[in-house]
Amino acid sequence: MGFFEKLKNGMAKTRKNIAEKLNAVFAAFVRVDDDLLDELEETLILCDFGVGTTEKIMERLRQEIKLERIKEVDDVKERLKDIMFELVDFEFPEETFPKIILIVGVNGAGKTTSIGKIAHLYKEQGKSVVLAAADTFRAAAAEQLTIWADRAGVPIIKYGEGHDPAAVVYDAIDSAKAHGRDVIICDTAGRMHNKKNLMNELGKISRVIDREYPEASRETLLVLDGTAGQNAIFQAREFSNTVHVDGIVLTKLDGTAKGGFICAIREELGIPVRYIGVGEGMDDLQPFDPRGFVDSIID
Ligand SMILES: Nc1nc2c(ncn2[C@@H]2O[C@H](COP(=O)(O)OP(=O)(O)OP(=O)(O)O)[C@@H](O)[C@H]2O)c(=O)[nH]1
Ligand SMILES: [Mg+2]
Repeated sequence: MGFFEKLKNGMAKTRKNIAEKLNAVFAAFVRVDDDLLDELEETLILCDFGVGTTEKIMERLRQEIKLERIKEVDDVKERLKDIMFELVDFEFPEETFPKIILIVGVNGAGKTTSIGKIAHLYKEQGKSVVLAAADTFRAAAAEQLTIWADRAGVPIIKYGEGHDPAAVVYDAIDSAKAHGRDVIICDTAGRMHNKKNLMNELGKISRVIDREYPEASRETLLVLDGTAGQNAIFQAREFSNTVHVDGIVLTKLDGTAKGGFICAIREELGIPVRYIGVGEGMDDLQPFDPRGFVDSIID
């Protein structure tokens, strides 16, 4: 299956939801007027674009319709797509190696699974990868990451439960240097005894990286459950208040019709989406492609 086919399949529920509703609106109107625009506005809100983001989209759309004297309903649709694209469009800076990626996010968001998939993506690019099992809070965490390391065919640095996570990262850096690895990906705990502990732990890991591997480029990715809706935005705010987040990994989009929410994330958090998860398999993670996204949810 091609890249775009896979994306379209993964976004099928969202596509069905959004495309059906929007197409129904566009089919119901022959003239571009306020009634059409009101219907569109309502539909976007229903499709989880979020109130603030919907307002922004509609304001732009109204402006362009007026400025460019748009008279055809079909042209409104194309404009709408362009505006959505502009909202999510972002180009990440070109990657440099060695690179260390810190994966953060609440329990069950899909951190471990996404790490396996990201490792696989890098391997396919010919990069050598090592995983660091720095979620030492839960006994099963290292075992789960080991399963993904095996699937992706990459080595893993791990210790027992309760071991200092920063020490795991320290050793992973050591090993990466010794073996000339290009990418280290660190799993972290989603929950601790309390939030303060978790944030302290992330801070400590971060300082170890600063001290031991200043020459590596760094990327902190926040994993969010795509089915969590507004709650995921709340979590993202909490995390980004304590750690600098470079990008979002939005998982489980295959399980939701609420993919319109991607537009809201960028708009409300100011953090770009880096990867999207569209299934449980190794190949079911894609670098987020703004144009592909828009084309995959609207005909
Ligand atoms: N359908 C679907 N399921 C996913 C996706 N990503 C992750 N999952 C599932 O979500 C569940 C939780 O994933 P994990 O990777 O274990 O999540 P985690 O954040 O590491 O969880 P903790 O280690 O418990 O904090 C698993 O059952 C995964 O298979 C996705 O893109 N699509
Ligand atoms: Mg995990």
